Amino acid sequence: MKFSLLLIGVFSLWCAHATILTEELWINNGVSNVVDSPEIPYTAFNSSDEFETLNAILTVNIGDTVVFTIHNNDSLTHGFNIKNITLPDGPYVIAPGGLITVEVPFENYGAYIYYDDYNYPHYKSLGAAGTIMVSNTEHPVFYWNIKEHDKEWNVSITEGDFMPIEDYSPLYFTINGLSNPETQDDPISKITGNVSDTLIVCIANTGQMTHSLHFHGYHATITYSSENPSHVDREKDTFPIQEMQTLLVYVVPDKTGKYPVHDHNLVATSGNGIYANGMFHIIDIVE
Ligand SMILES: [Cu+2]
Repeated sequence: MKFSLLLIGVFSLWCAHATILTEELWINNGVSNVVDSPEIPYTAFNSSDEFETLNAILTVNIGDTVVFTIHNNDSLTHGFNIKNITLPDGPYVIAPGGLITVEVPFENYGAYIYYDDYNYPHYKSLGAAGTIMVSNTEHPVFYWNIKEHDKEWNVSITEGDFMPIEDYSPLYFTINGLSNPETQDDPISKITGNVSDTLIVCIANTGQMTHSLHFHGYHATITYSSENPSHVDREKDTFPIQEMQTLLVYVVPDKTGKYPVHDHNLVATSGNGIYANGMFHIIDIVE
């Protein structure tokens, strides 16, 4: 008797917390002008029909269901998929000017990548890949959507010519579409807080290269790894992350200070060969 009451209690608690959310996204076309205005053809999932290089960041609680409406605001056909989640009735193809709706339950803690899977990986490499954080955390979360960009590769994609991966030679490296020093003004990715806070960093590698983020000054602890669940609870200062993988780490700063955090694949701390651009940030911890 007591057990069944407990079960009912747990079930109604669960029902009270599971929410159906709606999320409307537009696939927009534009250019990226990082570092030295290279005019790189770019596509992104944005939360309005206005183009920006930052793909929309979605946050949901564990157990929530999201009803997505995805508009294709581009002249190319695009797709929609979520890495490590099986979508009902997929694959989803969205004609130019068209839209789709898809309902997705998010049952497990973690970070997920939604992306354009049409002509994969070419259309995704135009930029169309963003992050979904599934968590009930109350702590501050900083988002790092890391990508590289090869202008020649992107231009040929928009012309319908798909170069082989051996010819992929990116010169620009971004966090949330930005390159250092612009990253310093991005409150979404700039890790700031107080000593003893718990600061969560949600990292998604939506590019096509392996990156490896090195934290100076502080160690971080893995709470989620899309590819290597056995890495959870590892505390360290360098975090390799392969293409289309996600990581959740937390930092509890033990001291005040400003310390760099950057890609240890040092080419990614440049932009068109110029140092220090690219995937470089400064953690800023105060008392
Ligand atoms: Cu370093």
